[in-house]
Amino acid sequence: MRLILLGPPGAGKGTQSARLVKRYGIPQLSTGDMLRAAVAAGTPIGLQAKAIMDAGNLVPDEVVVGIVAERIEEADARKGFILDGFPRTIAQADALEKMLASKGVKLDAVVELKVDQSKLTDRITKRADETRARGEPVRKDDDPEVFKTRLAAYNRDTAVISPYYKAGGRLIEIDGMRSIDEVSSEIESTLDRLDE
Ligand code: B4P
Repeated sequence: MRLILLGPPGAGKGTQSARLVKRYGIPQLSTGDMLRAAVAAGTPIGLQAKAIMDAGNLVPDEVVVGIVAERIEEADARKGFILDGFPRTIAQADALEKMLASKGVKLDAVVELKVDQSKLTDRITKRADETRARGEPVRKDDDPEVFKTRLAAYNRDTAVISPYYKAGGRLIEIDGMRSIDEVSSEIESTLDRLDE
C-alpha cells in the first residue's frame, strides 16, 4: 500500500497516519516529524528549517524533496508507506512522481481529509492548551498567529495539490470533521474496498 494523506494543517493527517501504520504495517513518512527531528538534532537541515517552521512557512522544496528521497529508499518503505504532509507544493508532487517512476511503483490512493478552517483553529488551540496543561512545551507553530500563517501557506501553495491528484483519478475525499474514530473507520473501509 502506497498512500498520501492530504489536508490542511491540523486536519488530522498525523493522527490518522498513526492508525494506518498499525493496520497496514507500513511506515509513516511525516515530513513534519522528519523536519522536527532535524531541528532537535541541530543538523544543517534543522538549522535551516527551524526559523521557517517557527514562522509557519513552508520549508524549501529542495530540502523536503531531499529528505523524502532518502527516507523512501530505506528498507522498511519497500513494501509501502504513508506520506503524511508531503507533497505540499506542485514542485514536490512532480518530484514525487519522478521518484516513484524511477522505482517502477505507483500510488494506490491519495486520501484528502476535508475540514473547515474554523474547526482547524479550534483543534490546534485545544492541542496547545492540553500540551500546556501537561507542563510540556507547546509547538511554536501552534501559536494562533503562526497558525494563521500556516493556513495562508496551505491556501496559497498546497490547496492546488488535490485538483492535481483528482485530475489523475486518484483522489479519495474524506469528511474529516467527525470524530477521530469515525474518520479512521471511513478511511479504512474506503481503502479496504480498493483491494476488491
Ligand atoms: P506537520 O507536522 O505536517 O503539521 P500539521 O499539518 O499541523 O499536522 P496534521 O494535519 O498532521 O494534524 P494532527 O494530526 O497533528 O507540519 C508542520 C510544519 O512542517 C509545516 O508548517 C511546515 O513548516 C513544515 N513542513 C512539513 N512538511 C512540509 C513539506 N512537505 N514542505 C514544506 N514544509 C513542510 O492534528 C492536529 C490536532 O487535531 C491534534 O491535537 C489531534 O488530536 C486533533 N485531531 C485530529 N483529528 C481530529 C478529529 N477527527 N477530531 C478532533 N480532533 C482531532
